[in-house]
Amino acid sequence: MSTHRRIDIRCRRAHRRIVGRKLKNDWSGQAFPHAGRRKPFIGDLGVSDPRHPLLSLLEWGADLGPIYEMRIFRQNFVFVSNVELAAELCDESRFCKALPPAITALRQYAGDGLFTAHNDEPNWQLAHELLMPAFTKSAMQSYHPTMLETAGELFDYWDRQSGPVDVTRSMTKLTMETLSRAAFSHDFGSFTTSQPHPFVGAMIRALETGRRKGGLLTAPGGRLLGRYLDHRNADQQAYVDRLLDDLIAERTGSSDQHDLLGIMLNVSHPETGERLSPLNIRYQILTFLVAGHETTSGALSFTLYYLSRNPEVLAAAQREADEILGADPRATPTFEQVPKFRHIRRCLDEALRIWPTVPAFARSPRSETMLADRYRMRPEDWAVIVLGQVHRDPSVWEEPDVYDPDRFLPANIKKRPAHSYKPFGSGLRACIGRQFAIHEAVLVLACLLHRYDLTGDPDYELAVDERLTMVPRDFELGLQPRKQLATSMVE
Ligand code: MNH
Repeated sequence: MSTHRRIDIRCRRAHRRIVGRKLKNDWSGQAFPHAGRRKPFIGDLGVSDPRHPLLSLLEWGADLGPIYEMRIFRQNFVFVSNVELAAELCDESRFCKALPPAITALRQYAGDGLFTAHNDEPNWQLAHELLMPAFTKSAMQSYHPTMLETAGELFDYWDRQSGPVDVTRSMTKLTMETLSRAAFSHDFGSFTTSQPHPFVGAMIRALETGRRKGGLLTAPGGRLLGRYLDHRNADQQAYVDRLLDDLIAERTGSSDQHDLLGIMLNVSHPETGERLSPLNIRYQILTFLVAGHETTSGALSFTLYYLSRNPEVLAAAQREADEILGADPRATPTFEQVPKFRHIRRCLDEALRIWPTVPAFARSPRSETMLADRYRMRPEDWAVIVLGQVHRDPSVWEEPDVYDPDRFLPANIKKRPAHSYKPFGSGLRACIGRQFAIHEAVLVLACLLHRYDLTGDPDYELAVDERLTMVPRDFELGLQPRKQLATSMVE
């Protein structure tokens, strides 16, 4: 080998070493406040609890100001915690969705499905245009009967049990069942067994693996460990993929369009005639299941927690349910009645303010720009909007830790700056399932409050579990069939 060539190889190796060591998401070398215990090499690894990264962030990030950072090995994370900076990042003309490592890691399961697609991937545009009509407010009309029926099954299931119910677990069964019925007409039998369907466990474990891998990639040996985790998880993932692929294959060739799967199999783009591929359809179904069930379940559970702690708010919610639904505790709302539960809707909004179940999302500039006129940001940089902090920014939210649904009275919403409340994300890549979640949650709350009185355990202290989303842990409620409805007193 010639000397020249040897030097060339050495240069390339050195170059790779240097480039490989570059800090990822380096913000042109700008530094931000950090937790103060940074160690060489591992960086801020010790400040974040790996099992509760976002919850622990609410603690260690509390006093660091509106923008701060965390460094783990070669990966830098920049966090934004006030309304002013979050609002700037939500300016869709200058910024767009970014995919931080934890979301990129999910691409292994959800590929270029809606949630994990890059902004410029053709399948995002295609799926967005094909599926938007299935998620409008009026499209909820077709899911309304399924939502009512599934809620009814949950109530019957509760009525067969004695003693308090585990709220998060019940709500997770409910939302999983509603979504799988609405998305692909599949009944997981959640209310005929006490254990969750194995599919649900396998799916959650597969995704957990993805999330853990996402945090590892820049650690020494991280890729190797990632491959080990994948190997250990291969059976679970294969099971999930197979179940979904079988469901898709069963329906291929049928022109039935009564659920999301039917729409995905049969609708082609009005201009280009393009359709989603079977693989992409599997990605979308998995995405809907994952993005749609735990998020809504957490929202319902937190709302019930706060209702159980605020008797006046609860009484007003029950009064509203009774006024609209009348004297029969088992009455159910029509599609048109659901938006009339305005107070109940505000109870939900306020729970999602204090505990946004999707706790954060990330944004990048479309081209090089200055954030707050001070911080240079290039398209490869991204900032994480920490919703738990933005939603409690004291310059916008008075007494931010107090649960007060009246904050969402129209007159009060108008007083706040734009983008101060973002539980469903922002812009083009905001939540496609927002109407679905709100319709389902309001309907379930109204029926539940109309049918039962709630008693929480006064000694319960709110504990939050961090999975892919945030949910209350071990929160139980006693449910007693209503005896005296508010309307029967009025009439
Ligand atoms: Mn949902 C995106 C929150 C219910 C399907 N969802 C998002 C984002 C947030 C979010 C925040 C944006 C993330 C980002 O910018 O990276 N979603 C929620 C919350 C609830 C919820 C708080 C319930 C409460 N989501 C649902 C339901 C479905 C769903 C129900 C499906 C039926 N969400 C999605 C999909 C996306 C998304 C799909 C990705 C949309 C896109 O990027 O085009």
